Amino acid sequence: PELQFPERLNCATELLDKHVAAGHGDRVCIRAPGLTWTYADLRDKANRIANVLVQDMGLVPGNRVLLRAPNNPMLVACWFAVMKAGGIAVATMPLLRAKELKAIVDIGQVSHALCDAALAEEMRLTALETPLLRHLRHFNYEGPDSLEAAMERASPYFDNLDTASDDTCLLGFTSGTTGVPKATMHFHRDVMAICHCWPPHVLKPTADDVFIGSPPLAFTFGLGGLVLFPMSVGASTVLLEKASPPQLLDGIKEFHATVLFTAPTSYRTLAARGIELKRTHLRKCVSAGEALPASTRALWKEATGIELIDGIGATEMLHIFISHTEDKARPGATGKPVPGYQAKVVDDDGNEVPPGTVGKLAVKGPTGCRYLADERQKTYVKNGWNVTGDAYLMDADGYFFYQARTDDMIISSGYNIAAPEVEDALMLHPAVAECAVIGVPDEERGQIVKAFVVLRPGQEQDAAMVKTLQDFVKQTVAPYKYPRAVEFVDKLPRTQTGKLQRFKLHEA
Ligand code: 3UK
Repeated sequence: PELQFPERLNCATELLDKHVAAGHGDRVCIRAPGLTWTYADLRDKANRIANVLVQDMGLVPGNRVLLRAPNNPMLVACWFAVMKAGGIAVATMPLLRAKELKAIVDIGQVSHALCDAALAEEMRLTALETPLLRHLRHFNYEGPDSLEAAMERASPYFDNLDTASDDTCLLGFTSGTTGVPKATMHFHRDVMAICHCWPPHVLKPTADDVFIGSPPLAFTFGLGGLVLFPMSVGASTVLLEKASPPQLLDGIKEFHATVLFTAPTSYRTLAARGIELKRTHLRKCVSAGEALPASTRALWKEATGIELIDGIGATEMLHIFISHTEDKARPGATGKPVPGYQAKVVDDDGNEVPPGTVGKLAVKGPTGCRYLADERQKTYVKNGWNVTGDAYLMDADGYFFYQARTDDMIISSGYNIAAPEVEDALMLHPAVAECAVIGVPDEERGQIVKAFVVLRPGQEQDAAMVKTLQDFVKQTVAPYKYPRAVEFVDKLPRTQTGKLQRFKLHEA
């Protein structure tokens, strides 16, 4: 069924003001250590910030507002303020340096910024570097120039701008596994579309759920999972500024969280705390950002009794488009297209390939890629189909199986080998904590499979271990896929969103 949206639509009205208007203003919306905000509290603060943006900072509709903070309640208030005022939110990862922020300001033509005082230094350096950024305010500190001081003086009333449903409201920057950021534009109706597709059909949240997770809100996986989806059903969300596995576990316990969003590696680490996890209120756990190894799915099930919900999404598509419910989980498969989306596997010419054949994933739905001034638009979107850069196969029952990023397929002696398949096999071995596989040039074979392995504590990094792991892979998958080279490392290079940076391993 195609989603219909009215011509005029402001996502802040739908996700925030409507709950208050419906009499649910006193429901808990956001919790963070030492703090609880109701829906009415959040609306009040967002209204005040919207007034500050418009009256004090000269914002006009369409201006781009850089948002910069770890996951905390003020970041959410600022995000909704930008929506209300008809601005365009440009949320940025907390760890970015001035050089990267300047690139975002330039690409996004950013004129305004709201920044957490804890991250002021890189923001200051950025502002020095570019004339574009003219209006800057800081929050989460006490002082006469703070955003909070301006909020005190501002009215708590604000009439949301009557935006068109296809006005751009956010720029999502790709998390850069290759290093170069690209901006993607999303409309007010896209924000609502993702709330209408995946959550009601797959997650099935209720107003009593308490969401928690690790992805930064600057990553659309986090924005959806920790803000948009809970708010679309009037539920509450827990925001943690630091959400490494032990901190997540503490948060899950303290706030009685029921729905968890995090990345595969985090599930793998957390699984070791199964006894404690079993005593929490967790009932749904969502994994995205990179391929979920079958072994991690099994570990989590064993540790907690919960079947992980895997879903593939992309910044370009705003959120998840292939996923499955817990009861229909098929190990090794990402799932089926989310209702509202279509997916197919195509060859290099865009023709659909028969089931069981590896090809490129193409998806179509209510959200889709619109790069901001980037020539890659032509290769990402073809005839309305978004080609995500992932190699997939679909089986005869319509389940989609992830193989690799198309550029992470290894060709060795004429064989096609998907790096994640070798990683999955290695991770089944009890000595392996984490691993990453790439193809390295080889005179005889073109490429050979090389594995970077992080061993669990107490395991020997020696030739005997190399042999053990190689034999283990040969027994688990087709022998020609075994890693001819194995290197032991202490950790793997990852982005802030938990994605492996294979390009860094290639450089090393
Ligand atoms: C990979 C996956 C296998 C895949 C994202 C959920 O990851 C998100 O967006 P990005 O733009 O990266 C997109 C790429 O990441 N990937 C993501 N999830 C999976 N591969 N299985 C998965 N479950 O290569 C994809 O093309 O950073 C994820 C929601 C919103 C998002 N932005």
